[in-house]
Amino acid sequence: MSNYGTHIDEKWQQKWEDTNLYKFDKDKEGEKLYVLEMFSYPSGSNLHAGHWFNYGPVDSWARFKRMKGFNVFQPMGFDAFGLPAENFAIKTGIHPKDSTMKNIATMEKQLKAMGAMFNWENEVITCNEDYYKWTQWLFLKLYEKGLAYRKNAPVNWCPSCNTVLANEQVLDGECERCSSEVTKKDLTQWFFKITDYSEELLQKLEELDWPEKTKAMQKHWIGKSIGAEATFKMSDSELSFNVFTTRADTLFGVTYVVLAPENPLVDEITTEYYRADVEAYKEETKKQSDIERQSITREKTGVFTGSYAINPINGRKVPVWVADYVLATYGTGAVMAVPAHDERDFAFATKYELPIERVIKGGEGLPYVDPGIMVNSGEFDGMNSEEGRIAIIDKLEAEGKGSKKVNYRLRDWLVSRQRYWGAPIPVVYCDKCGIVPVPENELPVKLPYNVEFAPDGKSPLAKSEEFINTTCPHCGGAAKREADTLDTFVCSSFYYLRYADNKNEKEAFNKDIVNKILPVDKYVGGPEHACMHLLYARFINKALRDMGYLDFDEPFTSLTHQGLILGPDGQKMSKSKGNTISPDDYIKEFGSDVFRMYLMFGFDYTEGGAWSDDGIKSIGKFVDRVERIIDSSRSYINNPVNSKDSMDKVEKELNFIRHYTIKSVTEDMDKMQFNTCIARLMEFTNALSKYISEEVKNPVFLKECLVDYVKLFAPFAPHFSEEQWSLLEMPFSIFNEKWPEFNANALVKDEIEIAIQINGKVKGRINIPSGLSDDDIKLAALASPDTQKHIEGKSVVKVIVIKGSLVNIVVK
Ligand code: ANZ
Ligand code: ZN
Repeated sequence: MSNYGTHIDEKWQQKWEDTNLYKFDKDKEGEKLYVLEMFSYPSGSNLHAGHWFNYGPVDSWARFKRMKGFNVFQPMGFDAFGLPAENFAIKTGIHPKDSTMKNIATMEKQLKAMGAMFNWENEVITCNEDYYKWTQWLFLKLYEKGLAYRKNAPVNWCPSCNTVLANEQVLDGECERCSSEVTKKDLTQWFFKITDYSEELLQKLEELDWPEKTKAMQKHWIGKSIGAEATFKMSDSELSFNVFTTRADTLFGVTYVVLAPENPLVDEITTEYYRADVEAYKEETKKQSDIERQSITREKTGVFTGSYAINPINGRKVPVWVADYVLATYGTGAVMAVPAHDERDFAFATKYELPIERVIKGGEGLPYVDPGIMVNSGEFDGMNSEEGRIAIIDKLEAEGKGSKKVNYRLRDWLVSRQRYWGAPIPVVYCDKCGIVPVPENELPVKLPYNVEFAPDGKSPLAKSEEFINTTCPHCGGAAKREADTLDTFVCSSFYYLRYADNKNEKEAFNKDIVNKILPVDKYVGGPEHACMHLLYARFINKALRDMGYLDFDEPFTSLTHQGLILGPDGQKMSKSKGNTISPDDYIKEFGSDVFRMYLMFGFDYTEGGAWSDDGIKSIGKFVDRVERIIDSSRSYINNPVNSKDSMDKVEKELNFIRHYTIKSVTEDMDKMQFNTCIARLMEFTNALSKYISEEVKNPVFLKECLVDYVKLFAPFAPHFSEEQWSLLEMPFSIFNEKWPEFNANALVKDEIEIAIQINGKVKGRINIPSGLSDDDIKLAALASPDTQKHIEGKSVVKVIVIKGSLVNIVVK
C-alpha cells in the first residue's frame, strides 16, 4: 500500500499556502504567462469530472511553464449571476444569492482540494457588488460611446408562463418549462453595438492561435457577404424598396420579389383584396424563430400582396410577395427572387407557380432547372457571373438605382433580461430628461435582496418599490430605474481584465497593470462558447481599447478546447442516466494526483472520451510503483559506497532514456499532449526499475536520474512529487526548481544493433559502433561468426546495407 493519498495532498496544500508559493507578482523576473481556464458557474452540484478535465491538466501545464521559468498568472473565480440560480429559487424558494454563495463556498473548497496553483487573491465573483459595479461601469462607457442603445425588438415570449425566455430556454419552438408554443413579443430592449466591429472581429481572427473549427464558426457567425443593393420602385406609386443581393448578375432573371412579413412597407402596398391573407400570415410568422425560417428543408410559404414592382435593370413588372424565408433583420428585409438560380426561390416559385427564367451568360444556374426559358441579359450576355455582377452594379450605380454593399450576418447583442439575478442596468427614466445614465460615482446600482422574482411577465425589479422609484440625477425630479438586468455574458466579457487588478476600488482596472499582464496567453474552455462568450469578449476588448483603457487588440492569444469526459457507458454524464462520476469519491480513494493523472493519461486532451474505473486503478498502481522505485533508490543514494565516475553500458542505456524522456515530455507538454508525456514517464520508470534491480554501481548517477525523474513528475502529480522531493532531502519547493534540460550528447548512442540477413532471412545480429560508413558495416557483418557459419562454402554475390540498420548478404 502506498503512502500517497489525501493526507499528502493536504500537507502540501497547507505548506504552499503558508509559504505563499504561487503568489503572483507582476514584477517578478521571468516572462509573464497568463494562463486562464474559463471560470465556472456555481451550480448546485459539486465539481464534476468535466471541471477537473478543464482545470487539472491546464494547471499541470502552468506548473510546467513555471518550472520553465515563466512568471505564471492563473486566477480563478465564479460566473455567479444567471438563470439557473433564479430558476432554482423559483422552484425551492431559496434566494439566488444564498444558494449561489453556498455553492461558491463548496466549489472553492473542492477547487482547493485539486491543489491547483490558482491565484486566489485575484478571485472575482461576478454577483458581488465590488464586481458588478464595474459591469455597470462598462455599460455606461459603452453608452457614452454610442455603443449601447435602446430599441424595440421581438423577444421570445411564453404566453402561458407569461414571461420572456432566453434563446436557450426555447426548445424546438416550445417553452422549456411548460412546453407551450413560444411566440414573439415586441419589447424595448438594450443592445450593444457589436456590429460596429464586424470587420475587425473577422479580420483579426486570422492572427489568433485558435482551433480552426472555432475560427470558422466565428467567421460564419459574423457572415460577411459582398453584394449590392438594388432599388425596386412600386409600379403604381412612388414607394420603393431596396433588395440586398450577392448575385446582381442574375437581375434579369428576377420573376418576383419578396418582402419579410415584418417589413413596414408590407402594410402600405398590400391591396384591400389581399389584406386579410397578409395579416393572417404576419400573425403566423410571429411563432417562428429565425432559425426555423432559414431552414432549407422547411416547406416555403408566402402570400401575394396584390402589388407589383419594377425591375430597375429592364423595367419589367414583377409581383411582390410576402414570405417568412426572408428575414427582417438581414440585408434590407427584401429580396429579389431568381428561381432559376436560387434554391429557396426555386422551391417557392414551383409551389406558387411563379415563372422560372434562367439568364443567358456563363451558364451558372441550378442544375435541375431546365434552361428552356432563357432570358436575355441585354448588353451583359455572355459575361460570366463575376463580370456580370460588376458590370450590372456599375450600371445601377450610374443610374442611381443601386450600389455595392457589404452585409454581415452578425446582429447587435441584446443585453437586457427581464430577470432578477443579474446586474441592474444603470439607467434612470425621467419624464423631463428622458433616459439618464446613473452617474459613475453613484455605482453600484445595488440589486435589492427582497424581491418577488416569481415570473409573471414583468421584470421582477419593476415590482420592488424601493428599487424602482428614484430621483433623476439630472433634474432631481421623480424618476424610475430601469428594471431589466444585464445578460450574464456581459459579466464574463471583461472578467479576464478585472482578475489582473481585482481589488481596485477606483477603476475597473489600472491600465498599466492590465497592459502588463494581458493579453491572456493561453485560454482553455469548452467549445460551446465559440460564438457567444468568445465573440463578446473580443468585442468588449476592442471597444475598451478604442476608449483608451487598454493597448492590445485581442484578449486571448491562444485558445484550446478540452474534450468532453463521458460516463463509463460512453454517454454524456447526466444525473438522470446515473452515469456521473463524482471526483470526490475517487480523490478520497486515490488522492487528487492520481485522479488528475488518469485524466491526463486516459484521454486525448482535446478529444475526451469515456471514463473507466480500470483506467484510474491502473494509474493508482503506477503511482505506487513510482513510489516504490524512489524508495528503494534512496537506500543506494544515502550510502554511495561503490561510487565511480564513468558510465558503463547499462548506465548509458538509462541515461539515454532519461534524456529522451526529458526531450519528449518537454515537447509534448508544449503541445498539451499530456497522454504521451505520461507514456514516456512510464518508459523511464521501467528503465529505472531495471537499473536498480541489479547492483547499483553508480549512486551519484542514480541520484541525478532521480532528481530529473521527480521533476518530470512534478507538473502531473504535484503533491506526490513535492513529497518525494522532500524525501530526497531537496530544498522546498520542487516548483521553484528549473525544468530539466536534455543533453543532446546522451541521445547519441555509441553502439547500435544491426540485423544480418542471408538471402533475405535474418540469421544473426551484431552490435557495432554508431556512425560507421556503409563499407565498414559490410565488413563488420561479413566478419561476424554467425555470418561466417552461414556462408561457409558459398560465394558472396552482393552485400547491401539498408538504412544503416540491416545488412542483406546474397550468396550462391
Ligand atoms: C438574388 C440571388 C440569386 C441570391 C441567386 C442568391 C442566389 P448571403 O450570401 O448569406 O449574404 N437574401 C438577401 N436578404 C435576405 C433576407 N433578409 N432574408 C433571406 N434571404 C435574403 O445571402 C445573400 C442572398 O440571400 C441574397 O442574394 C438574397 O438572394 C438573399 F442565385 O439575391 B440573392
Ligand atoms: Zn430629469
